[in-house]
Amino acid sequence: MSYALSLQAHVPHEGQLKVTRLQPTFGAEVEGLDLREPLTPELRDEVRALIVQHKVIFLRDQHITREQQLAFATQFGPPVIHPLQKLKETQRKEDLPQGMHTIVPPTAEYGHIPKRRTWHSDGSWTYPVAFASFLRGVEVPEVGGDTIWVDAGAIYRGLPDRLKARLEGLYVTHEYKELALSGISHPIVAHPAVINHSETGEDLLYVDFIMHPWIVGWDRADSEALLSEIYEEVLRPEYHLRLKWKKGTLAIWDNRSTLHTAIHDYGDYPRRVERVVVGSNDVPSRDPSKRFVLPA
Ligand SMILES: O=C(O)CCC(=O)C(=O)O
Ligand SMILES: [Fe+2]
Repeated sequence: MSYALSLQAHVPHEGQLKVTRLQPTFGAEVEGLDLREPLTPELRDEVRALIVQHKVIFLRDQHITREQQLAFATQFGPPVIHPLQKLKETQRKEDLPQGMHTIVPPTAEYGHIPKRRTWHSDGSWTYPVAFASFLRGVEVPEVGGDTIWVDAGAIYRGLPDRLKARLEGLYVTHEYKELALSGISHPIVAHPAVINHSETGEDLLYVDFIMHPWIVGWDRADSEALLSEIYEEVLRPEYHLRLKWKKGTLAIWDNRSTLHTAIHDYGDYPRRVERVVVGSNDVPSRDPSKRFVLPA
């Protein structure tokens, strides 16, 4: 069976949008939108379908305010209010509209490579999980500070049968341990290690490597051994899509079908990107009888 693999950049698309594919299995640049204005319901649905189909889309030259970003994003779902944003001190310090997060890097030396695993899906620790993130380049260096996404469907399809069989039936924890440092008690959730996308049915690897994954019911060492093998697959460049940011670039991605990581290779440059994450009704589930529907 063939999957969504296309080596042609141009995606035939009716209407005002121009869609250009960026990688053979995922990622597209979408032109023809002006986010300063609300979308018509038809255009909103079209954009939503493009996010689900291409998993990650980039819109360039969207010089919008935080409020316009929030208004645009929340046409696709309710904003996920981060638990830390509910703390009064955070609100005073950041003065951001509810639902808007600033991503500022940890102080890093030039070339610093985090020693821990960084690939993740925003909002995998919520229940139901988040749908999409809308991240806008506000202050970005001319070179450096790229973001990389990985296609969770391509990873799964590329696994050897032996690993696919081992993952079947397993649940993995998504534990936001760091919240406890701020005195926030948050439940640990567990999702299947492989899920089917609720809209396309696609088989997807669903492990969030920053949320302290642990295979439910497994000995820690055994769990680590299997997750390390899986992590090796996540690192394969064949599955990656890399964005070079510009001021005004808006990246939008489906958190169910991708993982992502930021690259801290820009020293103390005051890079700033701002994000809205919107929710879904999705409780991820494994149902292999769901067929992957090929995009038109
Ligand atoms: O800083 C970035 O490029 C991405 C950070 C991130 O993980 C996010 O915005 O969800
Ligand atoms: Fe993220």
